Amino acid sequence: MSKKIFSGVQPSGNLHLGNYLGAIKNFVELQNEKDTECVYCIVDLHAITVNQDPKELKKNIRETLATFIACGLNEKKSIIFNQSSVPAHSEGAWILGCIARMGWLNRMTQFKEKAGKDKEKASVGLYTYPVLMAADILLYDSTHVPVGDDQRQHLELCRDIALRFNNEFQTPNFLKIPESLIQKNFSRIMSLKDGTKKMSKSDPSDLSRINLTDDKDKIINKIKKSKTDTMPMPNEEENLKDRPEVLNLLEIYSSLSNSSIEKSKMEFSGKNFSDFKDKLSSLLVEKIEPISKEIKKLLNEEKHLDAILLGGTEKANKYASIKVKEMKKIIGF
Ligand code: AQP
Repeated sequence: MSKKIFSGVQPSGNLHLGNYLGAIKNFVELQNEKDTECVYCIVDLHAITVNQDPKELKKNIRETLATFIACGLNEKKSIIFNQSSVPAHSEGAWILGCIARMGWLNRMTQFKEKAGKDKEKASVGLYTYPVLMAADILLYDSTHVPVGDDQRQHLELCRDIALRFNNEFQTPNFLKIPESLIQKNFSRIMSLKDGTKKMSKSDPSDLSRINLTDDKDKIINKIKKSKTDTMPMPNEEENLKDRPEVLNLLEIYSSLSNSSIEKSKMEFSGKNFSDFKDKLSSLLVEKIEPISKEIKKLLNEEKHLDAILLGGTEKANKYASIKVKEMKKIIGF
């Protein structure tokens, strides 16, 4: 059976190593699989659930696209577009918002985390974010959605919404029930300054992350300054539960070298941290510097980037507008 993939990245700036290893690298692998159709969306409607500076947002949409292309996504193989340019996403989200129940949304842990203590001040959009995500996925009859662990709950909600719609209107299989695609043996990439916090675009410290636009010197400097501890490099048997920063650096090394954490532990067992950090920096420079150079080159080609988005928008619109039209017919409009 052929697979239909949908996934999105928010254009909220500072795309980093976590976004690459946790999402974009996998997008490229899926794009190159046989019998697989991929739709990759720059989810700008999701980005405005928190405040955005309009000029920055525009710049970040282009930068996210440049990052996709620099990492190996190809507009001839995948549909690549930005969400706000396809009106069916907003229309679909409204309709599905009338299917989802308050009780379901009240259980979403990401809203609780992102809204923080003062929930009353969070935007309504932040609260209904998972409904928009459901529309994104369901409009393309997606069969598989590559998601990080943090999005698993939202995907469950998307499945519940689709089932309820199909039951309520007695249209079995109209909305396809998507499966999650979770990367095997992959842990989240954590902050270089605190191994208990995920590497994140919004961390105020630039030293906490490797940006995909960082040059060689920045990468080397960030790894040099990354937090470790005073103990030697661990051996194969050591459990790294209480050494989250060391575990994170080893995970990054393993993920970039397509190796297992056990093998990486074995490779550096008994060595100095400086030896390990040197090797890790070289590997990061080898993998990330070409991406960073390509992003910078592409950012000077605004017309080319805009043409890619326009082409992707046309293709996405074709799919999504038909699906939303059918949805409207089913509900009696
Ligand atoms: N640290 C991470 N490790 C692995 N995967 C990660 N992703 C994000 N951070 C890590 C994955 O990247 C994809 C795109 O994420 P997003 O931009 O839609 O939103 P996010 O998860 O909220 O990303 P950030 O960097 O943490 O942004 P802020 O700071 O704005 O909250 C997703 O597949 C995500 O799992």
